[in-house]
Amino acid sequence: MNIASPAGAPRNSHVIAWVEEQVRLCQPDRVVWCTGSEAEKIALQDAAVEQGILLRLNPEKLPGCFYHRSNPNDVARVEQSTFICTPHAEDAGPTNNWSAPREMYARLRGLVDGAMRGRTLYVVPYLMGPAGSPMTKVGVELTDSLYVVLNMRIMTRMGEVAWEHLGESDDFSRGLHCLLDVHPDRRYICHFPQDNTVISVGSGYGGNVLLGKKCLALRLGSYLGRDEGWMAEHMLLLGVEAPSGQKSFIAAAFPSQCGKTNFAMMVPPVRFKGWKIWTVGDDIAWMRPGADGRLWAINPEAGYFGVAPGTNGRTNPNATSLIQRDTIFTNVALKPDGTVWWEGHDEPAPAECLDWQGRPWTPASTEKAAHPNSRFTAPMSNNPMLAPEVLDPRGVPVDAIIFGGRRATTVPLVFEAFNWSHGVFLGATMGSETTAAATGTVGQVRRDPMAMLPFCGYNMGRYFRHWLDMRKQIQFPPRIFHVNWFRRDADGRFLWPGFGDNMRVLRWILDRCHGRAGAHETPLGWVPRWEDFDAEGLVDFDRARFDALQAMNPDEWRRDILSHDELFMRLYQYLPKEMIFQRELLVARL
Ligand code: SAT
Ligand code: MN
Repeated sequence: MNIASPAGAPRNSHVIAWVEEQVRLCQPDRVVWCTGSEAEKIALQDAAVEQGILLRLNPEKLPGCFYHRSNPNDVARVEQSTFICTPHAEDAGPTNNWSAPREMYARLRGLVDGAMRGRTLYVVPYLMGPAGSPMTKVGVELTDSLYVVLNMRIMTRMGEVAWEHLGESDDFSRGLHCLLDVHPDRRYICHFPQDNTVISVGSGYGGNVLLGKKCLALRLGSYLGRDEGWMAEHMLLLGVEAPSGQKSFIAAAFPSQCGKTNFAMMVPPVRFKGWKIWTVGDDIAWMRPGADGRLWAINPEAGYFGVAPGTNGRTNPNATSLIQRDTIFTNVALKPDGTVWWEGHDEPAPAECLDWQGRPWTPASTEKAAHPNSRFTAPMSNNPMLAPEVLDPRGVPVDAIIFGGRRATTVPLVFEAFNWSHGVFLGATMGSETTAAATGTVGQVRRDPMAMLPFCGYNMGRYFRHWLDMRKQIQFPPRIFHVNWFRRDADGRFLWPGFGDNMRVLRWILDRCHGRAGAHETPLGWVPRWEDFDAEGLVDFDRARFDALQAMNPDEWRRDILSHDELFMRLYQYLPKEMIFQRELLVARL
C-alpha cells in the first residue's frame, strides 16, 4: 500500500517512513490520517456506532455522549504485562519488568505481523502540552481501535496541530497499538525509552492503550525528564484563589483511584466563602525549573479519564456537570432510557438496567452494576472551573507538593516535611492500599513511591536521585506535605469527611507556604495544632477527633519503617544515601 501523500498526511519524511514501515508490518486494509477536525470526529463516532464499538446515549439527556464496554478480561492496567525494554536490566531497575529490546521487538513483531489485515489503521498525531510550549511533546499513535482514536481526541490535542508543532523534526514519540484478539496471553505494554517508542498489544483499555497518558507522559516522560532536567509526575495540579484574589498552585501525587480527580475539582465548603479552586490537571504534571528560580508545571493532557463509581454532586459537583456532554463512558451500567448509572451515582439504583457486561441487573443483584474501575473520558474544556492558565505555554508556578496514599491506620491527616530531602523521603516511602485501577488484589498496603511505582520509566533508585538533584536547580522550592484522607477509627469508619472539606487541609498548607500558619514539630514533620486548623462548621468533629486523625503511634511507625525497608532493600544498590540518612533520622526521632 502506498501511503506517501494521502489526505491528512504531513510532509515530514521521518513520520512517513516510520508509518510506512508499520503498515508493511501490520498490513491493514486502509490507513486513515486523523486531522482532528469536527467533521472527522462525527464521522468516526458514526462509524464506531455502526460497528458496535460505541452506543449513542440519550441525545436529550446526555448530548454527544457514548457508551462502551471493554472485554471483561480487559478492564484495568496490567502491571505484570508492562515492560521497560532497555539495553541493561539495571536501567529499568528492580521495580519494573524488564526485557532486552531486541528480544521484545522480535516477539512483538511476531504478534503484529499481518494483525491488521481486514482492518483500518488510524494515524493519530497528538500534542502532550499546550501548543507553543517549550515543554510540549509530540506523539504519534498508530492504532486499529476507533475507541482509542476517539478517546485520544478527548485526552490530547489531536490532529494537524501536532504536525505543525513537529515541522520537519524527527523528535516525536512513536506509538503502535494493536488490539490483536484482546487475549491476556498476548497482552504486552512495552516501552523502549532509547527509541522514544511504545508498543501496546492485546488490550483495548485505558492506560494500556491511550499511549499519550501513562506510556508517554509518565514512563517515557520520566526517562526523558531525567536526561533533560525536568520531572514527569503522577500529579494533579490545582489553583487556589483566595478572597483577596491571590492565586497559589499545588501539585499532588496520589496513586490511581485515591481521589486525584475529586481533589483537583474540589468545591470549597460554605465556610470558605470567596475561595475558589481551579483545575489545571487531574492526573499528570510535567515540571521544570523556571528562570525565576521557581518550579513551573504544565498539564500535558486535554481531558479527564476519571473513575465513575462514587462520582456525584456531593463528591465532585464539577465532574458531575462536565460529564453531562461530549463524554465516553466505559464499563458503567446502562439504563433503559439511554443514560448511565454507577454505584455512588446521584440517582438511586434503577429498578432495572444492564450491568457493565451487558447482563440484566436489578438492585437485588449481588454483583456491582458498574465495574469498580469504570471510567468517563471527558474534555477539560467542559470543566466549569478549568484554570485559564492551563493554556499558558509557561505553565503555573508550584507553591506546594503534596504526597498522599490510602491508609486506614498509622498515617496522620497532614504533616509537613522539614525540607526538600525529607520531602523526597516522604514521597519515596509513600504507601497505599491497592485499588481496582490495576488488576490484582485490592486493599493491600504496598509502597508506591511518589505514586509512580507503575509509571516510572527507569530505575526507581535513580529516580530518587533525580528528585534530590532537582533541588539544586530550584532556588525557591515548593514546600512538601503528606496527607491521608482515608484514616479510619476502631470501628472502621472514616475519621475525615474528605472531598470539599479537604479545603481545610489545603488552607493550612497554603498558610504554611505563605508563612501565615503555626505548626508543631513532631518526629514525622510539622503538624497543625488544633488552633491552627479550621474546623468551624464541621459536623461531629471535635478536638478528640482531630487528635485521633493526627495521632502518631511510634510502634505503628516502626512497623511501617520495616515495610519501607522492603522497598529500600530491593533498591539498595541504587538508593541515594540521603534516603538512608532520612530513615536513620526518623528512627532516631521516634
Ligand atoms: O487506566 S489508567 O492508567 O489510565 C488510569 C489510572 O490507573 O490512573
Ligand atoms: Mn493516574
